[in-house]
Amino acid sequence: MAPPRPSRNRRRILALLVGATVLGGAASAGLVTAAGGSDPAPVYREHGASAVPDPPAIPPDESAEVVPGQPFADPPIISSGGGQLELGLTAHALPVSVSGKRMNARVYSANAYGITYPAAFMPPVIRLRRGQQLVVNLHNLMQEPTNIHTHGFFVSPKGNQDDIYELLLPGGTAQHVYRNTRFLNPGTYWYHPHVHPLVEEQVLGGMSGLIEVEGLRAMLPKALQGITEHYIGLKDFQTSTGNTIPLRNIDSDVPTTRTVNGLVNPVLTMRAGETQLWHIGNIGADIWYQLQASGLKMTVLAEDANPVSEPYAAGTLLMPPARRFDVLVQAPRAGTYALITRKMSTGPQGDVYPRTTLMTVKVEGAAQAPVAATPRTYGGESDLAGRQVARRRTFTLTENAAGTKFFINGKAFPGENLMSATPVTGTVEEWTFANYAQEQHPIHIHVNDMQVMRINGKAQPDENWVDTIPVPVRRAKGVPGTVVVRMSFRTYTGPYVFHCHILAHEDNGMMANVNVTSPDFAPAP
Ligand SMILES: [Cu+2]
Repeated sequence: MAPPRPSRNRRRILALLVGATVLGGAASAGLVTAAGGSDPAPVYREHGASAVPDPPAIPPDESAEVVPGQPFADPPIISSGGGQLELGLTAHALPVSVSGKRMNARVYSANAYGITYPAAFMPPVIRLRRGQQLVVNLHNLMQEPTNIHTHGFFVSPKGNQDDIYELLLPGGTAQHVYRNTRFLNPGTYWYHPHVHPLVEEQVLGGMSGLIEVEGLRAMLPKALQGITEHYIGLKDFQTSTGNTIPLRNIDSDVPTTRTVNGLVNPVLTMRAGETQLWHIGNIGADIWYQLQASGLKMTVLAEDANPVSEPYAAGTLLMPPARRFDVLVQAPRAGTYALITRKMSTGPQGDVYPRTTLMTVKVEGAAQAPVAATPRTYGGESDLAGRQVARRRTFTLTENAAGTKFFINGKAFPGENLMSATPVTGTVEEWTFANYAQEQHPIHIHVNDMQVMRINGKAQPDENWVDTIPVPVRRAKGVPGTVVVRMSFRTYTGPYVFHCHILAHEDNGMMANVNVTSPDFAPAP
């Protein structure tokens, strides 16, 4: 549940942000210097332009209602043939058109290789080849800090890579260089800001986009190598504040308009018998989806950019905030179909979402024999079930009665909870998330993915790898819902976070720090 949040004044935001800065500073000043190998410090440059004031409110008569039923459109795709993919992303507070309706939003514009991509509710897809170095030049033209997180990336949390303690102040520019992308699994990732406690408002405002790491197509049978691929970026926006996507006093429980790539119920066309590869991501701030496409056949290839060991047919796809699926979609015969999200609840104290049509799929033409879609299986991560566990930890998830404050082990981020865990590289740990609340919390950890071992005591299939896992509601008063995961802390040292990916919960405390150290690290006495 997420009732209206108290208005936050800028002073409080800054006080909280200073806490974040101090933590980042401490880390780079010595906490993790035994890590072996040093990441360069972030490169900050003065940006020519300074921050731009928030735009004025848009009068009602200057914004039409949304236009549903427009043709489906993929976001623009930024890719490169060379050893490096470099782009600029600029954060703005600007009015944009969302499915025909003019709204004040928080949005990215982008530029790459001489092409400018105007600010849009759905920014470009970054399409990366494994091994390509990714360079993101982030500019901040908003009047509040921001930064960038590459959700799902197995890269260093330090220096100018996936460092969420970075604060890019208004008017500033920072260069991020993501190395060792050859270790990334193929599949769908995403990017979004991660400055506590501004994450919900910036993502809800429109600041999130998809990343694809190529490689899934190569796993398909030869006849499907030329398959049509589509990106399905799921986001919602609220109109409770007129023509401004709400940025303050956010009530994540009010009715919301769901979009696919920023369009309301767009129309996608397929040929009868055709198989397509869809890269689907829930890249909104707070709400869940339970996808269903009756009449179409969906086969899951990857979850959270982890190719599954055995592709499986799925009737529905449960998608908490941040979840991604890469699926083959087969259209057996001509007709009109719908991709819907089913009516669902996240628990007695959680949110209830109505059934909504997300996209219309028109299948045309005479039926062709579908190509067998069984892809080669993937041997990606190694099963941690038989590995020695160096350390077991339990983290409780609780919230106050009003549903306005959220805690991990009874503590709210930031401040009270400086380092919740200090795992050592080369070891495997088993963590239990114990949810005492009456709503599900989808827990996400940065850098290292999790293998799900047990949910409410029930063993899970081998090699069930994710970066975000919903923890079930309490089973009875005092009896938590539990998820047990294992993680192998490999390669990268440094501080990062795990948190609930309902961003209203993260911004209101449900986040904790991890600091991965190397075996020769000796904590100061
Ligand atoms: Cu939560």
